[in-house]
Amino acid sequence: MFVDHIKVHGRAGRGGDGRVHFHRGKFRPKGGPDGGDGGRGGDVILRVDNSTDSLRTFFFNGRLHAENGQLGGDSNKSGRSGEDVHFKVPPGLVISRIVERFNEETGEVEEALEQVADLTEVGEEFTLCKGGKGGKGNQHYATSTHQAPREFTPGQDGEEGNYYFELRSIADTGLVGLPNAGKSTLLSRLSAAKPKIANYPFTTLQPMVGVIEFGNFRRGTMADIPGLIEGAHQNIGLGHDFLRHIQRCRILVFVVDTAGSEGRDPIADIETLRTEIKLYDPAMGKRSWVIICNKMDLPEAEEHYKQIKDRFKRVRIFPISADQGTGLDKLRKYLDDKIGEQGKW
Ligand SMILES: Nc1nc2c(ncn2[C@@H]2O[C@H](COP(=O)(O)OP(=O)(O)OP(=O)(O)O)[C@@H](O)[C@H]2O)c(=O)[nH]1
Ligand SMILES: [Mg+2]
Repeated sequence: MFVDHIKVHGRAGRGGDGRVHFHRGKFRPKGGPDGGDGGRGGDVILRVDNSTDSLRTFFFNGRLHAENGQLGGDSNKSGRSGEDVHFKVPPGLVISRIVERFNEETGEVEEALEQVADLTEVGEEFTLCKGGKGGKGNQHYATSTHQAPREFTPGQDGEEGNYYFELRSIADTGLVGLPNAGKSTLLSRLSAAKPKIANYPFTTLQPMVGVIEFGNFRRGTMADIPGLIEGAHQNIGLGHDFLRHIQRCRILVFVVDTAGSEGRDPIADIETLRTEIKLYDPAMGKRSWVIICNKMDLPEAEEHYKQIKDRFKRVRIFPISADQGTGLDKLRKYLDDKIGEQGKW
């Protein structure tokens, strides 16, 4: 099961209360105050880890709760601190706090999101909820005129809240195309990834990131997502839910079935895709983009290819056949120049 967005509840541990206690020794029956401090509450900590690529664990347990600190002890001993809890999260996780906000226009209280973190680097740690401090024991309240203090402070509550976790995959390039355009076939040609390929729409049901090796230890990444259809930005089809996975890509690679199989018009397809992308996120409309004219091995493709070149004069266009593996060298070279990096992994 692939989970890429989910609500969770985070709660750090409460600090233990300070203790009120007086020393009672065999030879000092009326000893001074020796109540210790409460232990601090445990933190809820997230750590970015490459071994996980989904938020599945949080689907089964969305309660990220850490242990409370314990009551202070006697003999000036502090209470035990609550254990921190650690959770592994995939890179590309955007975390928002869910807050309630009054909407002036509708007159209703609504849930809103306030982004608190964007975790991209493997190994990065983020404290989602900080544990409460322990209270002070009565040992701290003794003065020359106040020798038997009964004062203490209670432990503080740990931070708590509802959070929205959203995974936005990190890849250099993202494939954009209608269902059946050949996106997954292209990814399987360029990388070692083994996406499912078939002659029906919506073969790809979840995003997949492949690593493209350019040689000389240079690499880049490419994300394949389910096909988009008109209205995707309004959540029609599967597209919308997955557009977030290519939201950060530096280059958007538009793949089109140049043969116009099933009576499609490739130019209209490209225009539909451009519109969907812009409506989803205007910033994505300003990203570098290229057109892959796929399925050039089919006879109908040549004529459409000419028309596409004519219509999109300023865009880089690569005629290829992902199926036959032709035309890929130029594309590979282009991607290497734009995104190829050494020693990134
Ligand atoms: N003739 C020809 N067929 C191709 C080419 N590339 C892909 N196909 C075929 O087109 C069909 C769809 O390919 P996919 O790679 O699954 O397409 P997709 O864009 O990933 O489709 P979705 O995941 O459903 O959005 C498959 O039957 C492929 O074999 C090509 O260059 N030429
Ligand atoms: Mg696919």
